[in-house]
Amino acid sequence: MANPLYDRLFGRHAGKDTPFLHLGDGTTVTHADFLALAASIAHCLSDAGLSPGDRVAVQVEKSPQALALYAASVQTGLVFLPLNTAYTVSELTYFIENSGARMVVCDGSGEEGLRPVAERLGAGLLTLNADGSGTLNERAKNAASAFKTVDRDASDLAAFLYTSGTTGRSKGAMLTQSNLLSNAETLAEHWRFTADDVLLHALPIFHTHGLFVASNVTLVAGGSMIFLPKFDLDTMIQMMPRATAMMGVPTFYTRLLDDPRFTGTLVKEMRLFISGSAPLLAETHTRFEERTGHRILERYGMTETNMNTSNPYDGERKAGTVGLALPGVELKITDPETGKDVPQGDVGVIEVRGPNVFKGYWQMPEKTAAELRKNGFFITGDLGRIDADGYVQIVGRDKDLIISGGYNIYPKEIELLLDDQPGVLESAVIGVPHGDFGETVVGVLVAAPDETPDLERIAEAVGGSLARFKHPRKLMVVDELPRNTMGKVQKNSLRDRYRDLFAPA
Ligand code: MCA
Ligand code: AMP
Repeated sequence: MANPLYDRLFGRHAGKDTPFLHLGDGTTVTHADFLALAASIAHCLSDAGLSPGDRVAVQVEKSPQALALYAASVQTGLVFLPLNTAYTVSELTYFIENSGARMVVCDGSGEEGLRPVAERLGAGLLTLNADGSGTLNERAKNAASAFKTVDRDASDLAAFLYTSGTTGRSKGAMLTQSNLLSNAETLAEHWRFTADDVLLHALPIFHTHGLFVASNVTLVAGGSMIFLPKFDLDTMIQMMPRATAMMGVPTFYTRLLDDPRFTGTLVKEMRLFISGSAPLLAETHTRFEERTGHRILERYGMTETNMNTSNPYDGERKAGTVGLALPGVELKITDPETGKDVPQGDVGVIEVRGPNVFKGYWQMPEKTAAELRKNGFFITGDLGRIDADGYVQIVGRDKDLIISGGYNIYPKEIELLLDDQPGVLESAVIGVPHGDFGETVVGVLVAAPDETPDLERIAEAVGGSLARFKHPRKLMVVDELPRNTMGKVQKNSLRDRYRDLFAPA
């Protein structure tokens, strides 16, 4: 037996004193250092009584220790459940309870809020601060720097990633070792990653993009990463000449282009810029090429599927498209009503099948059955068409979703909260164009009869419950919501009405 994901991503670097993480303070963590750190954390997890298949819920700042915690979870056979650092205690409570986590690892600042949640569940709790300190470190520093890797099968679960839904209830997407590994290997080859690559990594590591795409691809190739805690424009400009590749959401690219220091000379060592998680405007693609001579390579994926399509490395990178289906991934366009294939070139829902497609939603068989067909095709909810050359163009969404700076926001979750506020009869939450984040959230309220909603109090209530990035940037009060003859709220009409609220000048 073996542990395919651990062996291919981590174990193969045993004993290598080659650099793996270049940190902002000028220090470097070698592959061997990193594996030793991961092994000592694996001892802590195992000594805490965790068994293979147990979930470990993690809400911590990005750091080498945080990434090592991921490696340690894989080495111990646990299911890694990373959580956005912006989530509030009420959001976290749901994820921790729903997943039945046996261990919670959080920043020291979150301990007070999460301890009662962990105790109620009988789960352990350890802290890990941004500088690596905390109770996890206290235990790990006394632990051995080698750990006997726990045997796992490629079909065993490796991670849960929660994704919201149109009902407002988040679903735990169950990802197997082979989901993650097959995709990382495909991408590393497709994008020509090698041990010589230095990836500029400023994405968070609690989502697919920063963890399973950026980090796993680098690990598979044996390269290194300039591992930054977050996107900071000055640091990005400073580090750019040392990197060979960058992965980012479109906001990274628009912010870089808005800075005159970002020039072709600055990026002359770069071989590849990749964008995803949200639509990259064709205009950004063109401006980027004019400024740097590089054509951004856009790809498309989802939490449930990892990456599905990519523009080619060598062939034409078509602006406004997400490229071709990746090797091993089947993609088709179907009619949202009938589920039947649409004629070539027509718009429909994108469906995908392949080794990348997840196992289903944790303890939600109906939701799994509604989105994952028996024949293995996953219904993405994205609307697209395939052109005559096989390039996929995403033209919209069949799901009510807002993507702000690469973060997904499901309006239903916010509407349920707004509807509960005093003085509110009903609400509709929409995404409107935003110069920096691509889209941003606007809440449209209808007042209850003879009442005037207190917008400040409502904003405070939202602030206490939901992560900052989900907060409506503006609340509007209207007499009534536009509805069609079936009584369905016409969000398109609201989006048109408010489209200039945050649009770039
Ligand atoms: C921060 N804020 C945001 C966002 N990020 N608000 C809306 N949307 C956001 N994305 C809040 C902050 O809390 C702050 O609030 C205010 O907005 C301004 O923050 P700012 O300093 O400008 O933001 P930042 O810290 O620089 O972050 C912006 C960012 C970041 C760099 C774009 O959001 C980011 O790294 N996004 C990447 C997300 C990602 O990795 N997505 C991949 C998901 P205040 O000032 O009021 O306190 S995986 C995925 O989608 C699939 C699988 C795929 O295909 O990859
Ligand atoms: P998530 O649920 O965070 O995994 O986000 C997945 C969604 O992000 C997809 O269903 C798409 O709607 C969107 N997405 C990801 N990459 C792209 C892209 N390159 N262009 C447009 N939308 C994208």
